[in-house]
Amino acid sequence: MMIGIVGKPSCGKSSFFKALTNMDVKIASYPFTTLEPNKGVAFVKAKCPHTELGKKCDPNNSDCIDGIRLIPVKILDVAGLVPGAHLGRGRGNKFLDDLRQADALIHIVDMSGKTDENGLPTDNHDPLEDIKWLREEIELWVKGIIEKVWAKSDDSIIIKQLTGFTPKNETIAQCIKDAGIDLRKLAHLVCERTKPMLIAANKMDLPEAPKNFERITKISKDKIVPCSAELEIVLNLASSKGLAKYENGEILIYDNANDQQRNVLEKVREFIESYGSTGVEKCVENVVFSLLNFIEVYPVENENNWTDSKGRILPDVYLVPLGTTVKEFASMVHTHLAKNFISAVDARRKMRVKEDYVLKKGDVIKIIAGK
Ligand SMILES: Nc1nc2c(ncn2[C@@H]2O[C@H](COP(=O)(O)OP(=O)(O)OP(=O)(O)O)[C@@H](O)[C@H]2O)c(=O)[nH]1
Ligand SMILES: [Mg+2]
Repeated sequence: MMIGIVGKPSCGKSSFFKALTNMDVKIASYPFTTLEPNKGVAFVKAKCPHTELGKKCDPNNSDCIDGIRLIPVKILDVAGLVPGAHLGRGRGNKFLDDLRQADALIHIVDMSGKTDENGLPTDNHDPLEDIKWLREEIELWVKGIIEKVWAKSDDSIIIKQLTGFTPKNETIAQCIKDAGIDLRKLAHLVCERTKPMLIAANKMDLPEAPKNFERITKISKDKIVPCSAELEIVLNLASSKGLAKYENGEILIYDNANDQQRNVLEKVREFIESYGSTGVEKCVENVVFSLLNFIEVYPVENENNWTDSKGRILPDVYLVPLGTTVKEFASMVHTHLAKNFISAVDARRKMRVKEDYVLKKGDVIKIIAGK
């Protein structure tokens, strides 16, 4: 699973990336601070089934803290996009190619209106404009990719041209069918179906932002999550320095914080009281579990102990699209399992299931395959 972070220069992409991944990347108020993409890992949370088993798990591809499984999601932070990027404006469209593999995009929008479409300081810029042109820019990039082979008018060539956009060729085939001879519409459908986008209304800590947010959420049909990457960074830093603790939606400020630190942390507290959180993690949770509708599933080899061949309890967790069958899941775990698939066992109910069994959130599954 990979999520791409997009947006105009200086909207806060790298700040958002740093807040999520705790990686120390370059952040500055001038445009095109980021040139080479930053790659990192964030985590989405789910209740770990080991709590039902009464035995501690041995995570391999993830982590588990206090009964909560932390499931890794790759995050990609790229250079800022400007209007005309698909024609090579700004830093060109070379980095757009890095977004090919993304399962979804988070569009970071500077909700304060204090930067223009090129990321330069201004007043009263309308963030709604950014939401519109950025989507268009991404679609025109995809249109440019298809255009190179469009004259050949062969579906299989177009599908090949869009390799990496989605693991499912059928998705592209359906887009081609639905778009007919309309190339622009095809680009739109490919984006809509392979690059769903969540809007992160960033810089909500600035006084100008809430008014824009209220206006835009009323008229936009996008999923928009209010957030402040900056305050999330402050909170992470304060936690790592032992100045504060964030737990169950509450901030506990310790006595060793000085007055200045206390003031900033009070600002974070106020923000969290208004919006429920800093919104950064919520964006990723929303993408994975709502926008993409993925569920987490645990493959095991022993249906009684929920262990793998090495005796590790619930070692791995996979994020799969809702609607995935157990046979499809087998192919995600190992091609051998899919090729020699016999049946599977729902390890929670200790019941055999057939290949067309549709997986549920939190399923623990043993796949039975021939040699
Ligand atoms: N007040 C406030 N400022 C923010 C927030 N997020 C980012 N900023 C500031 O916005 C400026 C740009 O932040 P970056 O994270 O470098 O933005 P970017 O989108 O990665 O920019 P480029 O790499 O140049 O495209 C910096 O001065 C940040 O401190 C936020 O949530 N609130
Ligand atoms: Mg950046």
